[in-house]
Amino acid sequence: MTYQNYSLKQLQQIDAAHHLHPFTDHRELRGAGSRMITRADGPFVYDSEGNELLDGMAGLWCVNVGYGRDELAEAAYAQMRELPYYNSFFKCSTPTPVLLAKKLAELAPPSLNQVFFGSSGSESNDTALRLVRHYWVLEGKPQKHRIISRNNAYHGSTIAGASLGGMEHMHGQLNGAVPNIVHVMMPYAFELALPGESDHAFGLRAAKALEDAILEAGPDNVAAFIGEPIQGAGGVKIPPASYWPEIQRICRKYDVLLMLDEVITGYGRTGNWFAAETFGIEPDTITTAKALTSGYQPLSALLIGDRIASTLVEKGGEFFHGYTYSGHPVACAVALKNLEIIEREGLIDRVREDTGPYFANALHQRIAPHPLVGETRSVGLMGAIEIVKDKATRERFDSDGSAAVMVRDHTIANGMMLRATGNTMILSPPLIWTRETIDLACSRIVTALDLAQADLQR
Ligand code: PXG
Repeated sequence: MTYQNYSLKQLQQIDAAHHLHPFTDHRELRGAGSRMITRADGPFVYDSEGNELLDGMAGLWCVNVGYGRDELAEAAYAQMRELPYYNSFFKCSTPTPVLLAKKLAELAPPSLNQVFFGSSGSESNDTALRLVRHYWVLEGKPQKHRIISRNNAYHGSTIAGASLGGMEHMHGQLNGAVPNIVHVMMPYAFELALPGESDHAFGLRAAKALEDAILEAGPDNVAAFIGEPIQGAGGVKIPPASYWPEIQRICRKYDVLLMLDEVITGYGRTGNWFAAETFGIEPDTITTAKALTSGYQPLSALLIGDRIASTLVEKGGEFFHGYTYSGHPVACAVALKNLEIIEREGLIDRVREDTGPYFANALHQRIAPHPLVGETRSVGLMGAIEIVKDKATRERFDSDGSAAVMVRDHTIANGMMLRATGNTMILSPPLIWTRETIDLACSRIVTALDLAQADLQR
């Protein structure tokens, strides 16, 4: 590649002239110019100016094995040389998606044994939506097609993904969402619990919102409930322990399918292969993507439970759905190698038994006491820091998110990539982080919090 022949300024000008970025205010970006990330290694990314940044977001919740893994590049190279592409349509297959599907069936909860591949989380949620509605048609209940989701959920950015999601600003730009999808409250105690309400009671109340929505629609009209085990893009909203078992009970009671969106939580982030295990639930579908390849290739896999799969196979005939790149051999080869690395290095056990608890404790001891911080929370290596104006009353800063943006900017200037979403700082580092990396991250965040506080007092 010859980008080295261009100065940062030139690249920024070309970027502004031709490249529309995702989720971006284009005019604002064109004024400021984008930061060029040009290389990465282990837990660090480097920009075009040579600055080293500890990556607190694993790219975008995906680079679980960290950067610079030659093995993954070699797996892609070998597969490209042997067979760069062939389709999985028309009674054809290629070996790598076959072997990956087998591997995923082994790793998934016991009742999920079938896999449908796509290239992104959004695509796989589209597949999931089509599949659950198709399932009820095949079962002779075509009216059972309402989907219940939650406010503030993120399920992707296609029309199906945004419709399933509960982000108001995204719905505002759809000018017509996919019909018959409704949203209920999210289980976010920090903002929504009543004064004096215990976490346990709040979790049950939040789950009851699902039951109320099912009864309002009539159980015969409800196909499925969809949820992220922990709302990720919405700010790492961790539900109380009482929430998911109650959701499972309600779904079973009214024969409503349970669709779990593990695009972020899948492949180790919460200290188990899937958060279904962490929260003790048995969903009918699990959407996965991101860390399936640690982001080295675009790939998603919808894991499908036996109940839906057997109806599809026995009664379905042809299912008119699929993508050119369903089961892409190169992406699947990289996924197989990535899963091998995760297993060989024991990364998930380490998160569950060592770095996850250490991370929770470090956030609690070192970040939570800061005057700008209302709460820290985490599961495995997925965490959040709530920025507040008043620690005692949890009052927020006036203009939504601006203090969190200040903290983010100081953290980046101080050598660490960290995301702000609304008033929340979110952390989702590579699973290769050690105790030392966690300590380094905490020092950088504390410095940034101090600098932001000084700015705010000015
Ligand atoms: N479901 C969940 C739970 C996600 O987090 C998707 C589906 C869609 O995946 P694709 O591969 O289509 O992007 C996601 C993606 C953010 C951010 O701001 C999060 C995602 C994507 C972009 C930005 O945190 N998650």
